[in-house]
Amino acid sequence: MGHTDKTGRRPIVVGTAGHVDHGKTALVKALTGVDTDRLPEERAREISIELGFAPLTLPDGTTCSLVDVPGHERFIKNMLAGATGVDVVLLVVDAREGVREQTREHLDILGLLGVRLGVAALTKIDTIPAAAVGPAGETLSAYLAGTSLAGCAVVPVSARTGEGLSHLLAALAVAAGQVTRPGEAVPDPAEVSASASAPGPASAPAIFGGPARLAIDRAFLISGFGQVVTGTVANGTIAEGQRLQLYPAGPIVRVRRLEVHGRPVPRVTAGERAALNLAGDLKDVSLRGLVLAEPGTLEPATCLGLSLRLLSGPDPVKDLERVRFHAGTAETLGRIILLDQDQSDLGLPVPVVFEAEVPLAVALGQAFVIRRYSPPRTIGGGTVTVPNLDHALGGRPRGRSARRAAATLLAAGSGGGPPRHPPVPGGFSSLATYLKLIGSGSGSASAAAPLPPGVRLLAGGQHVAEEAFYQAVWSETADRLRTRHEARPHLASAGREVLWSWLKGRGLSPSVWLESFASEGLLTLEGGRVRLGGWTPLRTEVVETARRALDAALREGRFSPPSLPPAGAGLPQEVFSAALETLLEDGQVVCPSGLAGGLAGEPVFHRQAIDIARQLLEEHLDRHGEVTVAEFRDMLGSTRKFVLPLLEYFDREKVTFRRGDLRVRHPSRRDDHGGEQRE
Ligand SMILES: Nc1nc2c(ncn2[C@@H]2O[C@H](COP(=O)(O)OP(=O)(O)OP(=O)(O)O)[C@@H](O)[C@H]2O)c(=O)[nH]1
Ligand SMILES: [Mg+2]
Repeated sequence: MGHTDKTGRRPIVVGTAGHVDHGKTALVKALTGVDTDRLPEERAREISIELGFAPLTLPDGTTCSLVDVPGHERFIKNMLAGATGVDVVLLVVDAREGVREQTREHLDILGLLGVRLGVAALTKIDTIPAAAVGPAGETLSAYLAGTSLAGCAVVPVSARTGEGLSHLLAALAVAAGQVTRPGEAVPDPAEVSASASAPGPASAPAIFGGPARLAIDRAFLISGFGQVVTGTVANGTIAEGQRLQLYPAGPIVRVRRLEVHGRPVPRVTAGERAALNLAGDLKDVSLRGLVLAEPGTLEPATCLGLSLRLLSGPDPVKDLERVRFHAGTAETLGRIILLDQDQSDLGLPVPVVFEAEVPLAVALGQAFVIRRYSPPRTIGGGTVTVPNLDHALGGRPRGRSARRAAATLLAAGSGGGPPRHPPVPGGFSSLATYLKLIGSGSGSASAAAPLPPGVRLLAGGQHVAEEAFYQAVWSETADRLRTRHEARPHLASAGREVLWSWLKGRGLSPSVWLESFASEGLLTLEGGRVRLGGWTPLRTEVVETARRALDAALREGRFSPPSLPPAGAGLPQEVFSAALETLLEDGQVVCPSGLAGGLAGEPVFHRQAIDIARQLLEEHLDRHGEVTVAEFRDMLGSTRKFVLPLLEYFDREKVTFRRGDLRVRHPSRRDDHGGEQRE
């Protein structure tokens, strides 16, 4: 796979950090010989604007890509683009000035992005008295103790005299030795099922062999080559000739040529900095900030689920506050939707939704930072827990119930720890798409294809869901069904329709969800009705008494049933309602108008009466081929009030078909011979 250095390790990315003018670029030049301030404007103003890159070999042979970031507050967007993919921080602090505003902000950002390894260079020591160096170093160490770089080495240096540089390189080698990265020990996709069943290496939150992904941090044209983009490979491997998709929107391109620090290579792997020469129709495409990934592996969305940790500060983020969302090398404007209004536990990650103003494509587990819209200041960051909430929420989750649904989904999704398998984008997808994503053939594999644990095949065998997403949908479904059962304790089941609109919003056909739950025995499906596993109806003695009275009265009433409740029964109306619902549920009583509820005045008939009426009707049709309302009325000895709804019921049941004033046999039953074959 990707190239390794003499130590057998993959190269790592070292990123500078620190306040403007503190000497980052000068230190990079002193260490590597490369002046990363290349732009005329950068040279004229003595200030870095763009990211700079330089290769560096540490004393133990480890090769690094050094990313030099600008310190000025105005270019923090570029710093954020460079911070993505950093393994080790090289914090640069001017010995005269000490910790300043962007020293803090850069450290906050790197901490939020999960970078914990680093070395602090106390630089420009040639400008202070030798006796002041020790105390300055101690002050810096004391400050760092409260940050994500607590305990890191503090090395006094001078880029001008070269003093301390060898110590700095040694300290960097120690930090580099502690890097563990998903890119290491990447199993072959063919080993997916085998490796998935064994616990992965504890240090590797591996998105194993996962799809290639790289966020573009620079894009330029080189004459003779054409379009070139650079970035740090975030995931997987990119090989020469490979086709990649530009996300969130753009064409598919082909990788014509690959370079690592000016050296052509056949492929690059997670953690490596690469320059890619792209072939494709890229006119009018603004490439910087876009993501290159294997086609079909990301899903652009406008609603994302996040686990957000807020930095402590005087004013916490407000619900619906407009923020700048930085992930990969892109900045996207949008609003934060707080799901847990209680912000008292600052410093702990909280589930929130980010509602973007334009679609963006992020991967599950990807790190992000948010900054206040104005004045732009870093306020928090964390990881993406659901890359696509659009399907799940069916819109912006601003209302109370949508927020509750989002909270349930995110609570299930943020079970802690990074994902160990290629996540199902958006919580669920078609099996074919997912198989493509995990590199399992062309996506045409059968349902017997091995799926990693944490990914569930749904009923019908055509779709997969992230286990956490499935459990979240189930828990809300179960809640709704239980609520419904408890509201009607006398009934054994509920109509499917009580779950329909909720399940419809989960992106797949409701029956796929229901049948998946049923196949696990979580619920029972019977006709159009659903029963929660373990639910038993509760029928009180009074309801039973009313049920017997109703049953007798309706049986007696035949084709002219009494209006309900029957007179003189001496029981409250609600009791009769409940009793009637149980009879309707059992099919013992039928309401021809289809309104199965209550005593709203719709006539209801005993099942026996319906069966007899149907038999008489079919016999008549056998003999005469047609029937009028009046004939049917006389046959039953009833009145139009009861006969009309009955005929409409038989139309719906496809026994009869209405033609003007006549009823004939329903076309679907024309081939029947006689009335015996019904049911
Ligand atoms: N005396 C002395 N001057 C230094 C040293 N390192 C850097 N400088 C000077 O400090 C100034 C700023 O250095 P840069 O390396 O451009 O600072 P920077 O941190 O990269 O600045 P930005 O990228 O704009 O944030 C320049 O004039 C450097 O020559 C040092 O070790 N000693
Ligand atoms: Mg600089």
